[in-house]
Amino acid sequence: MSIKLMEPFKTYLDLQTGALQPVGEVVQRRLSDMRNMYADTQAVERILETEGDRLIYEVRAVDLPETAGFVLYGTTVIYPGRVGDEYHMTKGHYHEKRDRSEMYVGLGGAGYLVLQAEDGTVRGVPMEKGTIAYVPPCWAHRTVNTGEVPFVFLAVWPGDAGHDYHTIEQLGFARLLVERDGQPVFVGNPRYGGALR
Ligand code: M6P
Ligand code: ZN
Repeated sequence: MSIKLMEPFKTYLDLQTGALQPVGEVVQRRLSDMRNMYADTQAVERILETEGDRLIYEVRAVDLPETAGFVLYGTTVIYPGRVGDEYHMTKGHYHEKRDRSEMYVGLGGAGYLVLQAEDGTVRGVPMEKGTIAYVPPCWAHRTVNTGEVPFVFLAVWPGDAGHDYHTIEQLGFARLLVERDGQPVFVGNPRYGGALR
């Protein structure tokens, strides 16, 4: 018996812009897609009314099956900016299979990988071009652009990891990255609903 072989292939990655060729799914996340995730809900509504539906970040992924045995990869570009004093960020997720890990490779700009465990432990890993940041099993992960230019990185994760957005949508992250005197600072999230450590 023989199995059907997948043909080897390659992807071109533009190291500056994060563009992938060929590309599979492209997702754009706008402020309205995340309106409950920023602490300053008044700032969210003000931006939506006065400026419109701001593009916060874009994700490009290579077209591969989301099943065990495959390694998925894609790029994320988070545009610079703040909502109130909170920096632009991704929604963030746990993996549905909690023990699946992930790696991020910084390509441009600067920011943080923010990780949270289910007991409320939060860690922040600063990232810049050349940083390889590791998401160990069982940590939720979100990235935040704390700079003035697009924060671009490549992510690589197991095909069967799955994205659990629901838990973060319900509970939030225990700590937020906000700008204080021009510097990124972690503060407690008044709307956090999960365990605290
Ligand atoms: C990275 C990876 C992707 C993820 C993306 C945006 O590229 O972790 O799996 O989709 O960041 O993050 P999120 O899905 O949480 O918005
Ligand atoms: Zn992930």
